[in-house]
Amino acid sequence: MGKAPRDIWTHIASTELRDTPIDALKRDYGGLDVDPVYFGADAAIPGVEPFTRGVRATMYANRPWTIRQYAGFSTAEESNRFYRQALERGQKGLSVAFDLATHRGYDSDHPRVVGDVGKAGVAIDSVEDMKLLFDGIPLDQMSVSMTMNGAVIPVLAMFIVAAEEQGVAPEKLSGTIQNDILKEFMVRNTYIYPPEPSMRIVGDIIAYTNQNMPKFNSISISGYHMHEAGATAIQELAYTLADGIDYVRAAQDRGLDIDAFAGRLSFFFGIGMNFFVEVAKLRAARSLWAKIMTDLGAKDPRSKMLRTHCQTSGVSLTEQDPYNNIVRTAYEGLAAVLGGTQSLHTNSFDEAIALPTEMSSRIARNTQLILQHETRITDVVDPLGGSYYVEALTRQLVEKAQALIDEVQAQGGMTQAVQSGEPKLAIERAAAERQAGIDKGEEVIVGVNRYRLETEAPVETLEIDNAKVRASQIRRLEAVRNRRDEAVCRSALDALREYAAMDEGNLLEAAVAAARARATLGEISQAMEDVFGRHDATTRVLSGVYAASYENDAQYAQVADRVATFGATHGRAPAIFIAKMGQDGHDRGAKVIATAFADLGFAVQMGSLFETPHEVAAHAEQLGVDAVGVSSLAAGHKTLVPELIGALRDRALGDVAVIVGGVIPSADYDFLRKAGVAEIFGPGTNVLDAAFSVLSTIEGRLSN
Ligand code: DCA
Repeated sequence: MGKAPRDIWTHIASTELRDTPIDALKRDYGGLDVDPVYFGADAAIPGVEPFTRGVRATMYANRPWTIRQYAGFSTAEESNRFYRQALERGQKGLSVAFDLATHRGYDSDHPRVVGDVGKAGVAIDSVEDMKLLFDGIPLDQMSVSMTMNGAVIPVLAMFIVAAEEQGVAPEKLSGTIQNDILKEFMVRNTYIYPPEPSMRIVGDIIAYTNQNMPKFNSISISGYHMHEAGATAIQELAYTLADGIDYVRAAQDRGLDIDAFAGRLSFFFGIGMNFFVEVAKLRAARSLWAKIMTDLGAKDPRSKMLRTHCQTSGVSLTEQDPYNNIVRTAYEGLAAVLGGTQSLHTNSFDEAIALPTEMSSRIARNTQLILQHETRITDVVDPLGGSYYVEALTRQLVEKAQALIDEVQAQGGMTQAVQSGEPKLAIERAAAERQAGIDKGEEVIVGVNRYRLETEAPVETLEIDNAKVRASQIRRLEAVRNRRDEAVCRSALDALREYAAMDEGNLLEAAVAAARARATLGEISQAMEDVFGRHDATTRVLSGVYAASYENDAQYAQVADRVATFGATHGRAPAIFIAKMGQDGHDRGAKVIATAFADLGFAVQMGSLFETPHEVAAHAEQLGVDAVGVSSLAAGHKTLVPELIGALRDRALGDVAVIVGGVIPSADYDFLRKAGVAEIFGPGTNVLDAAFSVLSTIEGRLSN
């Protein structure tokens, strides 16, 4: 007869607890006796394959999850100050947000990134910036996560060199690099190179960290951005794990033994408002991954543990009645914890409006501190284990995600699938369907499509003086370039270029030498781009999804009729060009609008990502549109939109209506209107209302 589940659990738990007796985990709640774990008839055991109930036997009863708030803005000095204060006030691990210029491999002085520097994260141009970022933070003691995928080679290289110059050897570094490029092609769009060389980079990083940085997680395989782009739980699970399979294969292809590197693969999921589905999603993810890894040849149980970070959902936050977001985030945080996450970021309530302030960041952090210290939910491992509902949801998610994973595998895996664009379209379809459900009021969002306030009090927001940050970055870049030994720097960059061209040697190793020689992020990135080229994705707009969801809807028919009347009057459909400017790759909103407007009868053209205002104005001229719709989610609007209006005027297109949508603080509305913006739509706008309003604007302009 096999051992009883409790005996197996006790054995593993004692190894996790080391010298602490298991009884120390028992609790007395005023006369109520509470054990650290409960077993039912199904006898699934936390800490035992397939880890459905958690990767550790003792989970939070022994060590709570890591409070790891994602942050970074403006300069390295400013972000460093913010990190140090957060650590003093209870945060446990760091998580660095880089600005979009850094993500896309551009130095701060590059003309394409004028509106992006220091905006949605910290600007890093060289090792000098990286050293300032971690000044006074001992890198042998602090685990540091870095969300970087496009410019992952220079950023990780600069981190390694900054640590080295702090006296910390690579083997002492703990943390995580996101290094998950496949989802960039699918949803987040901060890629640089085409998929194939990008996969080589992922493999090189896994190989390098495996050899030199045993405590560092080589990748954070991320479903979060799919979740935010509108993926269903099944899609998020399936595509993320399918990405994981490709990464494992990429590492195996370079001869690495799966059990040597798999223990340092990590994951990242988004947690939204569908409470029990989110709990079940994490449980299903663990059980699926354990099976996948067994099938791929893993033997060591550590290779089969899906360890994950979670972040509460950004898209679930509303601009309207924003204090509701504190409540939403608390529920989502609770779901992540009941699902068994290892590490968590809870959003600040003002993130649907702007960058978090000190006050909103404090509330977000305290949301986790209260969960950890006051609610007592850390005392018992997987307290929802055995719930009929949660177990049934878990089983269903496992089954349905497995079926989708099998579909992707049948197409040759995720690298192939992302090149076909299919997963991206499937997620966009789900997003458009969900938006239609919200617009129709089938899904209730409190304060948005129900219980809306008549007047909204303005919320204080943080603003970054982008021009000032850029000027200070440029000064430091110049100093770095003036002080370095140019010959040493050039030859390090040549070596990197050669590694890229020969398809041999480790790119990260070569980049570490270049970073040491004070090559800048843009130069390291360019050396590889010289060989790999820059990826240019084609933009496809879905059709029919919005119309199908609105079959027989009176308001929809009314707007579509008005668009048709416009067509009859003017002999053509109202024409709109939807633009994404700067390095902001979040295109869910733009895609939803493009799909819906096209279904309603507008002539919709969508530009490529990452265009400059001048490029957008040139398209507007060429296409002869009535309006340009700008979608902005990365805070570049105050720089980029006035530039666009200027560029349109330069082309004598002053009557083209400029409409802005996305994350725009209400304090900026006046500024934008004065600059000439016709209309502004914040998050939570009903798409039919927006279409109606845009049409009226266009008609108004044509009749003037
Ligand atoms: N009993 C004994 N030891 C435990 C227990 C327990 N109950 N729980 C955790 N530990 C140990 C772990 O084994 C680990 O040590 P190891 O690295 O030597 O194995 C250590 O405590 C840290 O715990 P872990 O759960 O791995 O938490 P983190 O270091 O915070 O790592 C992880 C979380 C998801 C793996 C990592 O990839 C991460 O931090 N990701 C963040 C990504 C991010 O911030 N993205 C931003 C968008």
